[in-house]
Amino acid sequence: MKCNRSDNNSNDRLPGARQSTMLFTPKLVGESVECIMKQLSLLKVLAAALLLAALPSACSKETGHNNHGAEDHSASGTDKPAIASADEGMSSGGHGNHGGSHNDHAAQAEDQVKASFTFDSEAPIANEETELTITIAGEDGVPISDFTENHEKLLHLIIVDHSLGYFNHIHPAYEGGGKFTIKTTFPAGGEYKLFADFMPAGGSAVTKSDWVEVSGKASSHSEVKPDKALVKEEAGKEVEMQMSSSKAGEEVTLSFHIRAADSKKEITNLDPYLGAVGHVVILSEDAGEYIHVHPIDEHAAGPVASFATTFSKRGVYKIWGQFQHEGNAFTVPYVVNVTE
Ligand SMILES: [Cu+2]
Repeated sequence: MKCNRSDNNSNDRLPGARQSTMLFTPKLVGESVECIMKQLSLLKVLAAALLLAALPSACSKETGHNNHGAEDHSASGTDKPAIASADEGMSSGGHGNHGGSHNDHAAQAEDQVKASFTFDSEAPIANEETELTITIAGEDGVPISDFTENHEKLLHLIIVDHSLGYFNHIHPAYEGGGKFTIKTTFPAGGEYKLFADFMPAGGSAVTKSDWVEVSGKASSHSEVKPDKALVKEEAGKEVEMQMSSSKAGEEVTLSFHIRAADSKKEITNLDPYLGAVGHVVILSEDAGEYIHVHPIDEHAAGPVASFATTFSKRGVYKIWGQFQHEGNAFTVPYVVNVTE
């Protein structure tokens, strides 16, 4: 394109494509009507491409939050511009009737967001407090500064060690300008994987991860082995997990039945934890895959807390169920085998 024209002009001539125009103005240079027409069609193509990229994100969100979608959607329908979806189509068609899996497309949208994990020292040292900074930016490197709260937080950080024996779920503070910080202490040396789970305003949930090396003596390396029985005792509670299916590619309901460990009395007054009956995180045994899980009835208080998820492929997975009772949060881990 070798055309020249002013920003004002382009905005005036492109009602309804304002955001696209703003985004692409630097590339638009031209004077002739012919040129403007060319640009218009280019913008249409670009807008369509952006819409295609944006739609599946909206869809994956739609399918993911089946029981509490309304609040999330109204949050995403604010007037804040979508970072990767500069098109009005997002609001008109984005939240329609989309079922099924959109994994491939969602991945594309996620690719447009970058996260970097840095520490105040060159490498964190085991048993020494270190400050972690997570910086979120778009593909162009420009920080993303608006986020939508998801499960009561702007960003959820999950830290696991290589053997998935260590699990930490914390919430870094937002400093503005795409930057989140938190002080944390790694319990031993070795490799850890960090997962940042967040939702850019107007976009869908994104999970970004990275391995970090912590210096110091490593803890003993244990194998991630499937549990023989899915009944665990934690913080005075006996928590039994049931899976409606252990097959890959199927929607699975995970039900956690919570009783008092000593009396076996059912717990029926769980506290809300992160705005729901509980929070569940699932990782594949190599920590390569982070699986989103959603409460089926987020307002439940026990004795059963149910969640929906889908394991994309066979293999061994570790599941952490997090609940809160009488002010005390507790985490219950399980290892399961998912078959073909
Ligand atoms: Cu969290």
